[in-house]
Amino acid sequence: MDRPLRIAAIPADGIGREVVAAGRAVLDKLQAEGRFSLQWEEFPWGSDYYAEHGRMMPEDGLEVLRGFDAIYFGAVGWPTVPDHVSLWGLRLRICQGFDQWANVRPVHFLPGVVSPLRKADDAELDWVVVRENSEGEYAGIGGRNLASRGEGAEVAIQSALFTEAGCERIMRFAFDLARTRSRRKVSSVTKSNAQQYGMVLWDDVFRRVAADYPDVETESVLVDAMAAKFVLRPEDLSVVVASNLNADILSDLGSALAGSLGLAASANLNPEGRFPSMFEPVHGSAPDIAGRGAANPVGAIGSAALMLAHLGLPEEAARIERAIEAASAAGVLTRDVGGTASTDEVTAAITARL
Ligand code: GGG
Repeated sequence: MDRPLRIAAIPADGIGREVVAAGRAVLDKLQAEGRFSLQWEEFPWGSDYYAEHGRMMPEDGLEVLRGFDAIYFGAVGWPTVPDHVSLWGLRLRICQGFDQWANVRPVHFLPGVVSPLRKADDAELDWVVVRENSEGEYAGIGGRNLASRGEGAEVAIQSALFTEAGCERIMRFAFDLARTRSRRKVSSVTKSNAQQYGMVLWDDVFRRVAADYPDVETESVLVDAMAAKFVLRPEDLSVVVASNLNADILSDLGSALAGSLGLAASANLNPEGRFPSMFEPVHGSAPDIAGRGAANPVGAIGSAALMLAHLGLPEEAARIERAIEAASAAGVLTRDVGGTASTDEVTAAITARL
């Protein structure tokens, strides 16, 4: 790597700050070996910034971030700011502003972590949720009080947007990903029996795209049935592609089944490379444990590995993943996965095993 990679760190709120520090410590240990170099800039955006400036990030924040190679994000949300304000003011602003339309959320089972899925060998379980990240139920279309019906009779409309182009690109992404995996299968998730416009379009596009991938097995499953399948037949899953809201819910379920939300890593990708992509743990800011050194850093450290892989450093990414597994197999675990170790202890154990 002939030039430093410019990384924007946005720890944001609550445990986001602790886990971003953990991920940075792991990456800094690796870069000290000299095969690549990271140039960090940290931005103090989030709910504290909101208290001072009345917004979650500066007006020109996207312009500031545009020149970076990647964004390393913590978590957003704090009791002092309404959740929809903090989410739309920061995380969704970045995802949508940079057209990070593919959110990849691996469901990864670690040795040494007890999973609620007891019937199968956990080591065999491994699937990926691919979340449509630019439209669907999070398109931000709707309004309140549209009809001004008076006190106690308010009306709100929240529309979901599905475009043929948006459906097609996320499905091709899912099929291409399936071709890189040992089980070549894509499961498409909708609620198209009840939501008869956008999700029927999704199903139609899925069938059309699937025809271009005859080597990939397919299934279309309703979201309620898929939630049951996550629990009852997880060994039948490989790549699960779903709309923004459905994939958000299913990926949380998947990481809980793997042992904890704290384990889950994710990548918000702009696959064309026109804008920086963003890497973050799936979990939120967890105000109940923030500042206590109890946060599980594995999701954030795994997200750092996804970031390195995206930046063309797959061997370094694999080293981080192996170090996470080795620390976990050795029983160095935070409380959420049955251990007693602190955030710093888990981080140190992973760093020592790189
Ligand atoms: N690190 C992920 C995060 O901060 N999530 C907060 C949240 O509420 N996210 C909703 C979403 O992923 O759409």
